[in-house]
Amino acid sequence: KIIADKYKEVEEKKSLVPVKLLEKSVYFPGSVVSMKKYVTQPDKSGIIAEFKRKSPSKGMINGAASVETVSIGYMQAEASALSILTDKEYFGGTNEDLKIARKFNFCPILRKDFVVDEYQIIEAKSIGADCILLIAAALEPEKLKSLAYFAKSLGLEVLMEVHDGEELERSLCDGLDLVGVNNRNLKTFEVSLDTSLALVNQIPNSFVKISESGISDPKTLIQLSEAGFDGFLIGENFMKSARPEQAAYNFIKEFKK
Ligand code: IGP
Repeated sequence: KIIADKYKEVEEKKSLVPVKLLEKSVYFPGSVVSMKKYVTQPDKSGIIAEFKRKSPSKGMINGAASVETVSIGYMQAEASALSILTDKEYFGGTNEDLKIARKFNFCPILRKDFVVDEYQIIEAKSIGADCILLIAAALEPEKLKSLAYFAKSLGLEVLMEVHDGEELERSLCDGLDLVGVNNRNLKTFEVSLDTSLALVNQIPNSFVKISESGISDPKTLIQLSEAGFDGFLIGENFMKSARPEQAAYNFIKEFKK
């Protein structure tokens, strides 16, 4: 349903945009900040801290948070990068949120959305993202690969999300920079860290490895990094706090102990 809605949304948007604007050469050549590099920097936490107001699994998480305050606070807490939801319908995000995060931070920013079309990749670049997400479960392998190479051609990095070995095998390609294992089953919403632990060794070492979702205990990061993960995507555990940036600070401090 989310993916079908996304196709509709993109078609509507594209119909409003002059064809010329869809030619990538028109878009700004601004340099991107490498997520791959930041996440693996040893003096940082490896945490990609997410700004997410609501979600299909949890409903409203935090309707009051300011993306400016939270994104700056996440970076002060020593997160390695930011993830900003831009899907409005299901996650309560906007492109404006990402632009604001970009304005106030130098770190890499992941545009968290459901990419099904090149148009969204051009859009990601134009609002200041450094990295996009491609979800293996939502895309035919050939399409995923061509979107990945398109993103590369704009200088963006690509995080591919999988939750089983079959998805991983069929869509791996050298257009990807990071591979994320989603601990949340998108059909049942059930979360299990075992998903990450079971898949980590199947991911070739040329990719930066991220464990995504359901992380709420700093001790878990030790287990995940010992298993071979470089980075950790954390959203709800921070966002459910009235002060997400403070929650991130406490979490990261505890992790570094
Ligand atoms: C963050 P959590 O459980 O810490 O809030 O999870 C992130 O992994 C999750 O928001 C996510 C997501 C996605 C959101 C993972 N894959 C795809 C939207 C689309």
